[in-house]
Amino acid sequence: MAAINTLLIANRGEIARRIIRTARELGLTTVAVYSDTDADAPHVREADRAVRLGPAPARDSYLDIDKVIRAARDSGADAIHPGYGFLSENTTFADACADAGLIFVGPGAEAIRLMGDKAAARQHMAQSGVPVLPGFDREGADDATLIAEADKVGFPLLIKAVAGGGGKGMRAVDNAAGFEEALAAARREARNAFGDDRVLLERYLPTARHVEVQVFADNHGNAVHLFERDCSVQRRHQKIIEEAPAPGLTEAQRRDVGDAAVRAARAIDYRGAGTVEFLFSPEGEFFFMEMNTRLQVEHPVTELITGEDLVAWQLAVAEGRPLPKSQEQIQRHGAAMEVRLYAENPYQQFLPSAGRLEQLRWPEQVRVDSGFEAGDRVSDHYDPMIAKLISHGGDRDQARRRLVAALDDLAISGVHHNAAFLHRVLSSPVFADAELDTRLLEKHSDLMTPAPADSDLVAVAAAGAVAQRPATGNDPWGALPGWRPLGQKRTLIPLRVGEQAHTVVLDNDQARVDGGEPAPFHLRRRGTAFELHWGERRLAGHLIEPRDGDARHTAVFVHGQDYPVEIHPARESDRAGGQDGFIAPMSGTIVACHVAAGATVAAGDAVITLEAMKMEHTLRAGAAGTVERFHVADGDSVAEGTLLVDFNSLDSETEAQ
Ligand code: MV4
Repeated sequence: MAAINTLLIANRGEIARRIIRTARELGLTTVAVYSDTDADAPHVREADRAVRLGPAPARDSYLDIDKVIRAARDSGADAIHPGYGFLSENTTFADACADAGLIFVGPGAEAIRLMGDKAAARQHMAQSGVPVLPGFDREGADDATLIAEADKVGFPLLIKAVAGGGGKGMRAVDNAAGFEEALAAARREARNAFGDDRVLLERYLPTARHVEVQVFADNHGNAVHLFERDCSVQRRHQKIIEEAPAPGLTEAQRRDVGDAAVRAARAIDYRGAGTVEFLFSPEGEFFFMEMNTRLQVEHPVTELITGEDLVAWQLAVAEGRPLPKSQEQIQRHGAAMEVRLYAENPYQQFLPSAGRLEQLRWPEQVRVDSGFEAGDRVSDHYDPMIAKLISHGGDRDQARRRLVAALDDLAISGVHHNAAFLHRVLSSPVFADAELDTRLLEKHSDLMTPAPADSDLVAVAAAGAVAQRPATGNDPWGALPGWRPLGQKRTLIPLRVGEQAHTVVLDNDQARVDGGEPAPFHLRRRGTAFELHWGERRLAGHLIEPRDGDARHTAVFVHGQDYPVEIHPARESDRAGGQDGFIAPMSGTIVACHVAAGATVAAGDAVITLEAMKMEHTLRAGAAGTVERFHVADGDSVAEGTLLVDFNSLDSETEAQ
């Protein structure tokens, strides 16, 4: 038994915060480490102490073993939690911890080394009765041997780098004719990526699900699993959606894969948290793929179905205590689902999108694990994951629908992100029906280009919000000039959604956009949240005004994505000066200018009237102010969008100071 009093977390972002949270609950002193760009990061604020490692590049900070060990020594830490990524599966680091008398929260270096060697891992598993696909994994085989063995393995097959993992250095080969060339390419790729060109061969399972089992083992001979997760929905080996339990398994399959994973952990005398990955064939057979010797990104779905704190379990094992529960005591409740929100642009080949998170509003109905707060920067030095959203429900569909609702309830601006893409996949029939397969996104590539929100609907939502504002008062939108002709509840609101100009006509409960068909609309709002029904169409999201209180600009967020809206857009030449303008809501003829230029008017006073289609429309002051100048006169014909009057509302003058 070696009690941990002070824990250094050798990581950043959401996982550092996640570990700090549990460590605090357990009464440990926490030490954060940080690079220069992370000096003000949330994980640094939340730890009891923080130690600077170095400049932003990971190799000079979070990957610098000497600096991390020194930080632990200097801060009096007795243990290091590596999180995931960075040094979490680095045997040199695990050894360095041991040499420095520090507890490494993870398995021994030997288990990391063994599972890092994909050939040795396969051999170990096969010997322990864990199913593996037909293959060839003898070390040191030359090309001639591999060519001969490929025929025995059979085609299609995969050439996998022994030092690989996560899909790196992998080549599929359909037939014997293509083998030699693919072998050369795989070796070259592996040599470049890992400095190690050893490969193994394995029969290729073209249609399969990724099912992984969470295992735990202690120093007292106990080894258990905490059920499985399905992580089939991936894009280029990047997991996107993870869930637990894996849907559609029979209870026998679930038990068998759990037992196999525990056998795998026992086979290598494993300690701590581990994940055993399997490929599941459509027939329900499963085969060992690889084992990850760390806490995984997707561990929260297991936490939500079991109610267990996996970081607390890791710390228990690291202190030499027995596992908190036996296999029989570990229960499963309902279903959990996680999506990874990335700062990347689905409309530009998913390129990463670094930048400042201007707006950041988290949904309330799900667990959010994030390393960011509003105003923080997503740095291009590190992983672009903004957050994980994790839901729990009585069954899979409830968890799924909660996650869809959570994405509707999200608002992020400042960087591109994949929330609309996640929303699209979660809402798709293939995913809803759990037709899971590692090639789901390749087969349904339309899911990868989410349609942006319909600009007409965004326009109606923004216009509806403007119309609902009181005409006077301190409300900045109330200070805008109104377009409410006498005796009618008819309002014309010109606006721009992004670069797209629209004119919305609200007529009692009807809304019409750009001369289209009117349809009944209903806008419900609660705080910043809105739900719009317009005819048969529906849009939900948030309406958030910029912090500087600019009355003309607002942002409508749909699926977390911002659609900037400019109300009553002035012509470019009239943008400066902070003046409000009266703009012709439609083409027509000026029939009356009700006041003289320079006149002061009260809110609701008529300013100018135009006529179109034999109907008069009087534009009235939305707030008290000064009519600075008429750009038109009686009898003028004007086009829609023409600036008619320069108007200075008193409210906006006050605001300008
Ligand atoms: C496979 C396979 C099919 N057959 N092995 C991808 C990552 C690495 N862990 C191994 N991988 C695969 N190994 C055999 N024999 C298909 C994949 C694979 C995959 C696995 C899980 C999730 C997504 C994937 C995407 C492409 C390929």
